Amino acid sequence: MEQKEPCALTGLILRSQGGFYQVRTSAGELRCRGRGRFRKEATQLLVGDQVEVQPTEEGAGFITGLAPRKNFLIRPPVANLDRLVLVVSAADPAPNLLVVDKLTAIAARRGIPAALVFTKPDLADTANLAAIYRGAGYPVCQVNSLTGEGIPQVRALFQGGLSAFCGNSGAGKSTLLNALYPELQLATGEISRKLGRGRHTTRHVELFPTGDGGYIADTPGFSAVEFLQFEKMPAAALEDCFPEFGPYREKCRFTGCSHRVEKGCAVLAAVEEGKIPESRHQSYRAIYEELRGVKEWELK
Ligand SMILES: Nc1nc2c(ncn2[C@@H]2O[C@H](COP(=O)(O)OP(=O)(O)OP(=O)(O)O)[C@@H](O)[C@H]2O)c(=O)[nH]1
Ligand SMILES: [Mg+2]
Ligand SMILES: [Zn+2]
Repeated sequence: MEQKEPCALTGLILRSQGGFYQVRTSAGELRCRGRGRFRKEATQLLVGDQVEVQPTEEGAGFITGLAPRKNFLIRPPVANLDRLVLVVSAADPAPNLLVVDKLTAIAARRGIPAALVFTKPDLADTANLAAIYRGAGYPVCQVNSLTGEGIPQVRALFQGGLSAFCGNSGAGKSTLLNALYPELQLATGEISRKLGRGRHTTRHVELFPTGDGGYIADTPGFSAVEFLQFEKMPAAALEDCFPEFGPYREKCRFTGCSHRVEKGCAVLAAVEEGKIPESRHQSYRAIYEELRGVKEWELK
């Protein structure tokens, strides 16, 4: 066992970049490297991790221990989240609801509450998108980060704890953070006219204090192509990741109903009646099909 040295500190990883970790400790921020088992597997440590640090000379240190995680995500790579805020633009780039629904489902699977912020209402309608997700039971906001419209509502979404913004490149995550906290002055990027998507302006996950003891993470956006594969899990567990199915699932005629084609399926009836948003059910079916291809031995 590693010997615990006397003056070890505990801290929070704020940023991970080029093999260095910026760690906030009671003795200020330290630029750290991993030591022992944390040196080899660079991916083992995530922004949001609570770690043990052995300080060396001024402003530096080694990470020597990792506290158990409450949860973590691979994309974006963040640990110990209290909420995941999906930032989705109404246009430029156009929303991909399957990607959005995969993210809400992964968050649900990992026990992380999700909220949605729809951006660029000046370019396309956000109200219809907001209605879908409000209908599914998620906290929802619409914001124009250029005019500040909707900013107070976004602020109310995350109070305390660790939140992360995630979504497509160019959706406006960094612009929204700048509107919330002008002192951050984060770099934001133009949308490529030719490709109609963002340019991956943000390259690293970074935590910023929100002023109420909490933190918010800006994360690099992804493109839909990067997001093709869903987390491996049994297809039968997917229904748990769509909270709006909850009130109907029990009423299906057959136990083990997959809510796709069955007679007497109460979920399908609710979709027909407009009680469950249709696009959500389409995503459910698409992800279900994907999961049916997963072999049992691939499941953790
Ligand atoms: N018209 C309009 N443009 C916006 C709005 N919000 C952000 N933008 C623009 O969208 C572009 C991309 O914004 P970013 O904040 O860089 O997007 P991002 O999500 O951080 O992108 P990555 O860092 O690549 O993941 C910028 O040109 C912003 O000015 C909005 O509400 N309306
Ligand atoms: Mg960004
Ligand atoms: Zn059913």
